[in-house]
Amino acid sequence: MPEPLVLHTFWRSSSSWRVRIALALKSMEWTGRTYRLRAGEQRAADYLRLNPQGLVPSLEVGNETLTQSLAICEYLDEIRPDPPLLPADPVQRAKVRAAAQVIACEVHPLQNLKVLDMLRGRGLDEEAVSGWAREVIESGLEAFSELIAANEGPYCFGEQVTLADICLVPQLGNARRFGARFDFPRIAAIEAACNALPAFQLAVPSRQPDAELT
Ligand SMILES: N[C@@H](CCC(=O)N[C@@H](CS)C(=O)NCC(=O)O)C(=O)O
Repeated sequence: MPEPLVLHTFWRSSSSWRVRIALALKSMEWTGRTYRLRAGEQRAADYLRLNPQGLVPSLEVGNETLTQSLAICEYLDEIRPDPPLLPADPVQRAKVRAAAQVIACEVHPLQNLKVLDMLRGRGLDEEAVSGWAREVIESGLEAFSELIAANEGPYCFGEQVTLADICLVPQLGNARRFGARFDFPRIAAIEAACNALPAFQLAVPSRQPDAELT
């Protein structure tokens, strides 16, 4: 009997979206607890006991709580290896992880709510804050696009969806929200290929029960 999975999530959170895609690709059942990020619900004492960073997602697995979306996706990949989220070849695995980390470690952390609120707190107006987000997203996606340029499609690293696609598609959602340009080679084709898959369709923010909550 598999352990029940409880995902602590928010519909528009791109890090939560990554985990929802991974769960759907692996056909794993889960239930959700949702947090209104703008209302600060992720910083309530009960949730901080699960995730001391006060960020979503977290995944409860039985009595354990996992944090950090990439670590959660790799955990899911280890307990349910089919379909794999990483290639078998060690060099390709490192390249997929690097592409995923461009987004998860270099782009998204600079434009998440906490950081944008810090900029607001230091006196930046909304236009300056959005400009900051646009700039980090555009430069990151440009580098991402160059990293995958030599690969065949339809996905970032060929015929198998990988962690790179799982990070890319939600980040494009953020790019749209902030009005960032992302007309880089192959990005639109990869997004279309991913969005044709039922797992990506199930995971989209607009289909989550808390959609439209702020
Ligand atoms: N590196 C973390 C990032 C988590 C993160 O920043 N989550 C955002 C939503 S996408 C959040 O909870 N923001 C709330 C806040 O900034 O207060 C991960 O990949 O899980």
